Amino acid sequence: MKHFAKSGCIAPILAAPILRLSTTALSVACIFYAGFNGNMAYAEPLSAASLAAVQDPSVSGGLATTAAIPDCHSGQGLHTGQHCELSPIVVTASNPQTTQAYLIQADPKQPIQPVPATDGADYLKHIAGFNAIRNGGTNGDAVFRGMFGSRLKILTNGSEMLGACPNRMDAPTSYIAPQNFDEITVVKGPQTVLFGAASAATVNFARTPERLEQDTITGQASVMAASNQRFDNDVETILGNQQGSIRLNANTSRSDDYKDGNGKKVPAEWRKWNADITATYTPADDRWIELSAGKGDGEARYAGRSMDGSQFLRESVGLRFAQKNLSPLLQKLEGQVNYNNADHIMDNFTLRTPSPMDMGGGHGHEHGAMSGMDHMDDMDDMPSSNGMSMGSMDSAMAMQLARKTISGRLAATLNWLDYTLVTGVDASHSEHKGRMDGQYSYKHMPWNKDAEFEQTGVFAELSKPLSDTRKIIAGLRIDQHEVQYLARDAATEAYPTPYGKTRSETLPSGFIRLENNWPELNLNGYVGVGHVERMPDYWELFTPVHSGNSSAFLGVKPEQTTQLDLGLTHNAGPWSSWISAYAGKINNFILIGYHHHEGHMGNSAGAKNIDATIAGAEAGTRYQFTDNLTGDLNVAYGWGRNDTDSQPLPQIAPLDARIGLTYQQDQFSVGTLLRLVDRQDRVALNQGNIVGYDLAKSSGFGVFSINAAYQFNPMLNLSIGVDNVLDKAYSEHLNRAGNSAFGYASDEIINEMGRNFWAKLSIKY
Ligand SMILES: [Cu+2]
Repeated sequence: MKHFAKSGCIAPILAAPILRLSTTALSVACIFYAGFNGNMAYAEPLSAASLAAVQDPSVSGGLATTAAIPDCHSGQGLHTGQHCELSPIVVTASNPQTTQAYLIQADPKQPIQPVPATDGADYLKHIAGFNAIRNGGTNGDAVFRGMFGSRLKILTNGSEMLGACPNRMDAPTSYIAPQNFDEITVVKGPQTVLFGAASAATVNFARTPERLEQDTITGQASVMAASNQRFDNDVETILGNQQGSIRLNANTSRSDDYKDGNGKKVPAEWRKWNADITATYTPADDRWIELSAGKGDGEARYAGRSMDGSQFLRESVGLRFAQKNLSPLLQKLEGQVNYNNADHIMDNFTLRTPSPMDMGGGHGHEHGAMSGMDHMDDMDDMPSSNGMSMGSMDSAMAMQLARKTISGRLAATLNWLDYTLVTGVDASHSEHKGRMDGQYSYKHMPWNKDAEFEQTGVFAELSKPLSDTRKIIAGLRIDQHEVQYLARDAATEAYPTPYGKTRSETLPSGFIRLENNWPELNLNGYVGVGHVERMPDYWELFTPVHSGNSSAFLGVKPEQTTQLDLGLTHNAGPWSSWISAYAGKINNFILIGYHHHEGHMGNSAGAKNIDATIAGAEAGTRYQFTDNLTGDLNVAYGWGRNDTDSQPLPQIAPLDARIGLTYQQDQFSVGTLLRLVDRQDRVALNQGNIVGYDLAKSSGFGVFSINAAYQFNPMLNLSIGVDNVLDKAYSEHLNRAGNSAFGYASDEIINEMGRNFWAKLSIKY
C-alpha cells in the first residue's frame, strides 16, 4: 500500500483493497460452505462413466467432479471437434492433447507448476514453444518459437487489446489474468485467418457464454499463498436461469520481491487486480447476446528497467452475440464490438528511489526517443532531441501513456453441400497518446497524441471433407492498414521528422492445410502452408530511432512470412504422443539492433529489415506406466538464421525439455517436474526485439519441482508444491540485464526465482 500512497493514485488505493477484501471474504465463505457440504457429497474415484457425464454438460448438471477434470468447452475454440482428456489434478508441463497438434487447448483454472505470475505470458510459458522475456516478477513478454510482439495475436474473447508503453512494460498479456477465463486456445503458425494476420501463433483467452438449464448459482474461488509474500485470490460467480445470467470474475494478486537461488533479492514485486462482469441474455438454445465490462490495475517493480510500472489501468467494454441455425445455408452469425483502453504510468519514484541522474551502467540499451513522448524507460538515454519538455530535469520523472482501441467483427458460417465457409469482416481504430514530466508536474501536462491506426480486414476460411478421413481447409484475408505519425518531435539532420505523414498498406495473408487421420494406426496428421504479410506495429514504427537511412516510421517495410507447418498425434495403448514442426522463410523480418545514435545517450534501438529462415519443433509424449503412474516428456527447439548478415537470429530460446512424473490414486496425486534447458550458442549480440536483445551466450540449467494435490470432495481441492526445490541459481536465455539503479553490473542478467513454496485451495460451488 505504501507504494500506492506514495504515487498519489486515489483510485487504486480505494479500489484494490475493497476488491481484495471482498474476494477474500467470498473465498473464505465459499470454503466453509464447501466444507459443510463435503460430508454429504463424497468424491467418487473417477470412473469412465463419470468422466463422460462431465464431458457432456447436459448430463452433469454443473456440479460434478469438475475440479479434477478439465472443462471441455467444445466448439469454443477456433475449431470444433476436439476431444478432451482427463488430466492429473496438477499439470506439470501443460500441453494438452487435441486431435491435431497445431491446436493447443488449455484450462487456465487448473493449478500448474511452476506457479505462474498472474499474467498471460507467464501462463503461456507452460506450453511447449513459449517463453517470456523477464522484466521483474510479472508482465514478461511472450515469445513463441523465437517470434515476438505482433507476430503473436493475443486475444481475449476474440478482441485484441494492445498496451501503451513504447517499451512494452505493459505487453498485451500483462492485462490478462488467465484464471479469469475458461479456456486458452493456441493455433500454431499462420494456420488461421479468422482473427487477424498472425505469423507465429494466434492465442485466444476465452470466456464461454452458457445457457443455464434452470435457476442456478454456481462458481468457484481459490486462494493461493506462496513464498515472497505471494498471495492470490480469485472468484467467479455465475447467477441466472434459462433466460440469462450474470457472471462476475475478480482476482487480486500480490508478491514482494523474490529471492534467487543465491538468496539475492530481485526487485520484482507486484500488485494486481481485475474485475469483470458479464450479462448474457439467452432466450433460446441457439442464440445469445452478451454485454461485458471490466477493469483492472496494478503496479510492478522491474529489476531490468530504469523505471517501474506504477499503473496498469485497463478498461474494457464488449458486446457480442451469436445466432445459430438461421437457415440451412446460414448456420451461424456472430458479431462483436469492443472498447479497450490501457492507461499506463511508469516512473522512478513510486517503487524505487530515484538515483540522481542515473547515467551509467553501460546497459543503455533502452530506446531512444523519436516520437516526442518516447522512451524514458531508461534515464540513460534521456534524449536531447526530444520535443517534450523535460521540466526541471528533476531526477524523479514519470510518463503516462494511453492506448485506446475500438474494434468490431462480424462473421457468418455458411454450409453448402459439404463445404463450410466462415467469412466476415473486422476493423479497428486505435490511438496512442502520452505525457511526461517531473514527479509533481506530469499530471498537469497536456496529453500529446502521437499515433493513429486504422485497420479493415475481410476474411474467409473454407473447409471441405475430401473423404471420411481427410479434410482440406484454406483461408484468405486482406487487410488495409493506415498509420498516421502525429508526434511533434524535433527533427534531427539525419532523420527528419515524419510529422503528419501517413503509411498505408494493403496486405494479403492466407493458408492451406490438409488434415488426415489413419484410424487403424491411431494417427492424426496435418500439413499446411501459410503466408502472412504483417504491418509493422506501433513499437516497430515509433520506438526505434531509424530504419536504414530513414526514420523508422517511413523506413520499416511490412514483414512477409511463408511457413510450412506439419504435425502428428498418436494415441495407442499407454502412449500418447505428438509433434508439431515448422520451417519458414521470413522476408523483411523486422530486426531491432541496439547501438549508439547521435543525440541519444547509451545505446538505443534501430530497426532494419532482413531476410531470415526459421525452423523448429515441439514434441511430447505421455506414457501410462500403470493405472496410477504417468510419465510426461515435452521438448521444444527453435532455430533461426539472419540470411542477410549470415548470422543467427537473436532472441531464440535454446532446447527446452520438461519431464514430469505423476502418481494419482483416487483423490490424491503427487508429481515431480524436471526442466532441463540447454545452453544457447547461437546469438546475435545487441540484436533482438523491443524488449530483449542478446546479451551473451547462455549456459544450460536444470530445475526440479514437486507437487501434490488432494480432492477433499467434489468441491474442495488443495494443491501444494515446491518450485525449484534445490534452490538453484539460474537465468533464462531470454532475459534483460539488471538495472544499475538496483546495483546490477552492466550486462548482469536477472536470475529466476529460487525455492518457492506454494499452496492453493480451490472450491467449486
Ligand atoms: Cu512503461
